[in-house]
Amino acid sequence: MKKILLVVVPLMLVIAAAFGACGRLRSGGQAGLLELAQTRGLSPEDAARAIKTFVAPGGRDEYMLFASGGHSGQVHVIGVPSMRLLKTIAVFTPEPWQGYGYGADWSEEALGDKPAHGPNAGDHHGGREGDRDRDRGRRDGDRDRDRRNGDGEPLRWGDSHHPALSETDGKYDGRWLYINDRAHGRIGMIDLGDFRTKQILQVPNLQTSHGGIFATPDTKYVHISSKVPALKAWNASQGQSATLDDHLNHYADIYRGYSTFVAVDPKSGRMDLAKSFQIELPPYTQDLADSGKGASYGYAFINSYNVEMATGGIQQGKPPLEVGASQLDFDYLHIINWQKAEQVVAAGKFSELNGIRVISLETAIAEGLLFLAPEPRSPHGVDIAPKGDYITVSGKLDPHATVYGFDRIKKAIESKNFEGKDRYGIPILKFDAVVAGKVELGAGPLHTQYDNQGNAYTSLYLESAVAKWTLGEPYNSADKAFKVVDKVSIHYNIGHLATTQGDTMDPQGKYLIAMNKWSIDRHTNVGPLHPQNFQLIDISGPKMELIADMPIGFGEPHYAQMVKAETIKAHDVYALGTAPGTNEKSPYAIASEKEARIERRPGTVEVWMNVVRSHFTPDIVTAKVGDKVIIHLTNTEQTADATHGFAVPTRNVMLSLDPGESTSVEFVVDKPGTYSFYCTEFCSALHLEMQGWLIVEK
Ligand code: RUQ
Ligand code: CUA
Repeated sequence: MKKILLVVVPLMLVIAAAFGACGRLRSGGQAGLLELAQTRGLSPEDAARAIKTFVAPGGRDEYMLFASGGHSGQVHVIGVPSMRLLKTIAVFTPEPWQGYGYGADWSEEALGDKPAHGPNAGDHHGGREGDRDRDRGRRDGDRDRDRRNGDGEPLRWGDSHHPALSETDGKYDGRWLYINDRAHGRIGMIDLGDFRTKQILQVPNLQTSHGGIFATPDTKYVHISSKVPALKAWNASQGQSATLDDHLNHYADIYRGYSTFVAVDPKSGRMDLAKSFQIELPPYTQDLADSGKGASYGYAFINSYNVEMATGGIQQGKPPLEVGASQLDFDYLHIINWQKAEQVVAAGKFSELNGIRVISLETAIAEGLLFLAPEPRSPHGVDIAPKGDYITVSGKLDPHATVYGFDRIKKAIESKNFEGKDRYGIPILKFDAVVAGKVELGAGPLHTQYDNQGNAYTSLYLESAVAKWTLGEPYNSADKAFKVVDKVSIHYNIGHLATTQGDTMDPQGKYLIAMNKWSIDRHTNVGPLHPQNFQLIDISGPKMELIADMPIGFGEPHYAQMVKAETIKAHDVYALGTAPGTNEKSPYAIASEKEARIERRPGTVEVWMNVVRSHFTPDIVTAKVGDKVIIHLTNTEQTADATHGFAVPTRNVMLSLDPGESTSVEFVVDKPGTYSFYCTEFCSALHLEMQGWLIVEK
C-alpha cells in the first residue's frame, strides 16, 4: 500500500503539472489515468515521459528529423518528439513503393546522374521525335557511364552518411536536402517540395567520401571531401592501375585527397559540376568536416587521421592500419579559405581533372588558401559553434575536445605563426596559438552539437554518454568556458547526435537525438542482427533527461539534422502533368482521358496513358515480341493522397504516380504472353479492378 502511495502521489503531481488545471483529463478523470499507469506498470517518471513524447492521433510533431539510413542508402524522416517514422526517402537504393529505380524516367535519371530534364538538358523539351530519341540515346550512354563503376555493374547501393539541409543566412530554409554516399563519393539531392531524389552526382576524383556534406550558410556550395585517399585523378568508370609495390612504398606520391565545393543552382537546388571546384589535399585520411559561418564565413574545416600514411599490409609485415595510423601524437585540422579558392579559380589557376576544376596542392599553398593545425591524434568530429567562432574537435582516442578559436586561427595565419610545414609544404599553425581551450569530457568523444543557451553536447562513444559543457563568452557570460555541467547515459555506443537545429546559427535547445550503434538488450530480440537505437533526450532543462527509445530497423544511421517542422513546405499534389524530375510540366503529359492514345512505329509502341480511379486508359496495349514499349503515364487526379501504382509482372517496372504526376517508362518486351499490369495502391473501393493487359504477340 505504501508503495502504491509512493507511486500514485508523485504521479498525480507530475500529471497535474503536465496538464496544469486544464480540463483534458475529464474523460477518464485523473484517477482513471493513474490507474492506467499502474496497470501498465509505469512509474511516475515513465508516465511523464510518455506525455512529453505523445502526439495525439491526427496531431503533428514540432520537429522533423532527417536521418541518414546508412548502408540502406536512404534517408529517414522521423517526427520529434513522437519518434514516429514518417517516410523513408529512396536515394541510393531502389525502392518500389516510391517507384524509384524500377523504370520511372526521373528515378533512372537520378540513379544515373543525368538530369535529362534539368538545366543541362538542352533540347529535351523540343518534343520532336528525332530530338527525343537522340536525347534518350545520349542519356542512356551517360547513364551507363556514371552508374557502372569499375567492374561494369550498375551501382545499386550506397552508404548514406551525412545529410545537409539547405540554408539561407546560416539557417535551414527547408528547400533541399543533400546526403553523401560514404562508399562511392557520390551526393544525392532531394527536393523537399515532394521528398524525392532528383539527382545523384558522382564527384570526380573521389572514391569514397566523408567530410561533409555541409552546405555553406547560403547553400552556394555543398562540400564533400574524400575519406580514404584515392589514386591521383581517380576515375571511377575507367579504373586505374597500381601495383602492390606502389601501394606499400609510394603511397605518399600516388594517392591524393580532395576537398570539393559543389555549386548549387539557386533556383533548382541541382548540383552543377561545371561551376564546382576541388582543392587537392595530401593523402591523409580526411575525416569529418564543417562549414565556417558568422565569424568564420568563407572557411571550411576538415579533420584528418592517418597523417602517418600507413598502408596496411599485415601479411606484408606492416602494422595493421589502426596501429600504423596512430603512431604520431598529432593529426591535422585542414583549414581552407574557400572564398580565396573561388578567386583562384576565377583567375584561371586550375587544371581540369575528370570534368572538374582542380586547384593543385602547390597552387593552394602558394595562394595561401590551405593551412593545417595540429590536433590530438586520430580525432573524429569537427563542429563549428553557432556564431562560427569556436571549432570543436573531438578526440575519439583522447578524452578531450579541443576548442580552436577562429580569431586565433586568423591571427596565426596573418602573422605566419607556423611551427613548420608538412612534407607537401603546407604551413602548420602553432598549436598553442590557435587553441582556445580544452575540455575533458570522458571516453571516446565523437561529435558535438549546440543549443541556444551557450552549451555544447558531445557524444561519448566508449563511455556511452552525452556530455553537456559550456562555451562561456560570448554565448553566456555567467558560465565559465569549457566546463562539463551534465552527463546522461546512452544505450549504447553513441555515434552522431543531433540537437534541434544544433548545427546552424539558430539552435533551439529543445531535444537531442542520440544515434546509437548498439542496442544490445533494449528491444525485443529479433535475431542476432539487432536494431540500432535512437534515443530522445529532453535538453530544455538544466538536466538532460532520456525520454524515449526508437529502434531503427535498417542500415547503420550516421548523422541527422532536426528542423522545425513548419520550415518544410512540401506540396500536397503536383500541378497537373508535372514531371518529378524537373518540377515542370512534362512534354508527355496529357490533360484527360480524351488525350490517351497509342502510336506505333516500326519496333516501337508509344502510349499516352491516363490514370484515374479506377482505370487505366488505354487498358489494353498490344505489342510484338522485341518491341520497345514506351508508356507516358499521367495521373490526372488532383485529390490529395490519390496515388496510383503501375506494376508489370515479370518486368522490373514498378511506378508510383502521385496526383498530377506525369512519368514515363520504357522497356523491351522479349517474351510473348498477356501481362496483367495493375495499380499497387488501394486507391478506391474498385482498386482491385484497376488493371489492364499488355498483350505481346509473337
Ligand atoms: S561518422 S558515427 Cu559520420 Cu561519426 Cu558515422
Ligand atoms: Cu489506383 Cu489502385
